[in-house]
Amino acid sequence: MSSHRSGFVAIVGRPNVGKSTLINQLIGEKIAIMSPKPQTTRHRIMGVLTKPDYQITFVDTPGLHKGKDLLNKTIDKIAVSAISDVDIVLYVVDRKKDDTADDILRYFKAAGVPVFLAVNKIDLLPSKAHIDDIILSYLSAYPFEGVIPMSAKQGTYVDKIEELIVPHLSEGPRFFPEDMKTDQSEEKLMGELIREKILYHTEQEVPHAVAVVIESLTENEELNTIDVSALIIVERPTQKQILIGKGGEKMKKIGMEARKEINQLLHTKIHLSLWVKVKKDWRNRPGDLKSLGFSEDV
Ligand SMILES: Nc1nc2c(ncn2[C@@H]2O[C@H](COP(=O)(O)OP(=O)(O)OP(=O)(O)O)[C@@H](O)[C@H]2O)c(=O)[nH]1
Ligand SMILES: [Mg+2]
Repeated sequence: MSSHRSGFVAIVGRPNVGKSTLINQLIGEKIAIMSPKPQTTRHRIMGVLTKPDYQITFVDTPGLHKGKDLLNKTIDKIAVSAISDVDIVLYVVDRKKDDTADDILRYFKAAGVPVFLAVNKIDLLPSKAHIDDIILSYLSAYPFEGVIPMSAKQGTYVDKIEELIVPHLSEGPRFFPEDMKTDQSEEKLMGELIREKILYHTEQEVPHAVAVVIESLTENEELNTIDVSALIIVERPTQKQILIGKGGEKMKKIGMEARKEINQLLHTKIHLSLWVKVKKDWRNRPGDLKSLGFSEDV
């Protein structure tokens, strides 16, 4: 009798190391948004990889860092709680160990789960000696189950992750249907795709002050399109001005880029309307956080 294996693997690490790029490569679809700005991911997102003999559920998490506002504290909690909820942890790094890693390694120790070290962005490293330097700096600090140097962006050695992890999964059935790729709804992903474009087009505090909610989705039978209306929330009137840009130019660009991606996601033409609204200091208001889908009790 063949034995089927299954389990949950959390992808954790500092902001911007490439966790979401990695989960998209592993699943083979864009289920998580990616950007060069730190703190891109704000929720945990499951990516389900189903093969005949095993099913691995990867959990993308927000980058661990010590933010001061309530949103950042909530986000950190989301990532930390993911560590204790899974069978295996994949710890993604993109440089040599420094003191900021100590907190994270402490979380691993407390959770007592097997941890694999993924050294990402090796395409940026000039030689193998540089990769070895990074690996050695971590090996002396934690008893990792295994180490995988890779490039999530280029897809190099990403398949090694599966190879290494599967033997560590327990025997068990599938948790999710074989055609399920993610637990994130299309609606949520649409909002995230809009936020991704905003991250690319804004600087400094603006990217972090933005939240996006899809207000309505309606089929327009006459035009054979789907009308999507989204609300972009910022904290201050000045941020609203920046986002809209001179003559509405910036918002137009964001809208065009987001529409392209949502077209692809829904396999149909969409009409996108974006509205910007100021909600003073929403990142520090528990009520606002809750209504925007951030919950502390994750
Ligand atoms: N050169 C290179 N860049 C990469 C690689 N993987 C990710 N990146 C880039 O690193 C940046 C951050 O990627 P994300 O996947 O958004 O990183 P993240 O760890 O999910 O970030 P947070 O959600 O903010 O914690 C993006 O600009 C990616 O294109 C890689 O293997 N090589
Ligand atoms: Mg991310």
